[in-house]
Amino acid sequence: WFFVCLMVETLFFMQVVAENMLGDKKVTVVFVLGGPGSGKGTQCSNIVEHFGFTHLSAGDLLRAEIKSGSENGTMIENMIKEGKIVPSEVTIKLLQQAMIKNENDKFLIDGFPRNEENRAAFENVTKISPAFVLFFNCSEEEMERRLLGRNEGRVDDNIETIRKRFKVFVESSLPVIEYYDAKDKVKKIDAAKPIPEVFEDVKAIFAPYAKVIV
Ligand code: UP5
Ligand code: MG
Repeated sequence: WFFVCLMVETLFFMQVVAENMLGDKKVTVVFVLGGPGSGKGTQCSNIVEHFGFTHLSAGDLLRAEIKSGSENGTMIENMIKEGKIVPSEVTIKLLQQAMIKNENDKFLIDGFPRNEENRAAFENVTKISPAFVLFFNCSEEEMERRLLGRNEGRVDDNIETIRKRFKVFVESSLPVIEYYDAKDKVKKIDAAKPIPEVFEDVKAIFAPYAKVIV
């Protein structure tokens, strides 16, 4: 019995130790979620500047993959044009590679996970669970106005695709936020306010992660 107990305890310990490890690095991950145009990218830039996180936008990684001429490029581009969610294995691989390549141990993962399957696959593959989820809450009317005024030449910033993105967000992404909310991990922000005001609320949440000045 002693040995059985010892084995069980060792296995349990190993699992605890393995959590949130990326190679030999222990990482802190924050998922930044919210509807299309809610301001995820904008606020992530501010967080990077003030709190020393590395920003990984899943959408930006996928768009870079299209540009690089990868074999998945055409498939990814077609999904983005339709506002559909790219298969988990593609996005997870890009996120994992980006985290390994970077020396930092604090990451903002922006725009992922977008559905339950994304979420479960990420946890299974990486064994990383988020410290918390930052959720930018904003009305569709305001998000639509922002996206139509963005002018960055994104293939998905047209009214037809925007409507599809909103539908996918409500049907597939909101359940992910509900999942984490049930675990008390969601920090909800009123994202309809002007950029500096939203950042004031964001700052309060990230205060415990402030850069230590030596
Ligand atoms: N703006 C920002 N904040 C403002 C504020 N408070 N007041 C007024 N204006 C504000 O902001 C959008 C615009 O609004 C900007 O012009 C900004 O200045 C202004 P931004 O910060 O860019 O908003 P963001 O939430 O980042 O909007 P984005 O369009 O990037 O969100 P999406 O979630 O739609 O886009 P993403 O790039 O994450 O994904 C695109 C597509 O890729 C998806 O639809 C999907 O097809 C695919 N995808 C996957 O398949 N899987 C993934 O995991 C990720 C993406
Ligand atoms: Mg963005």
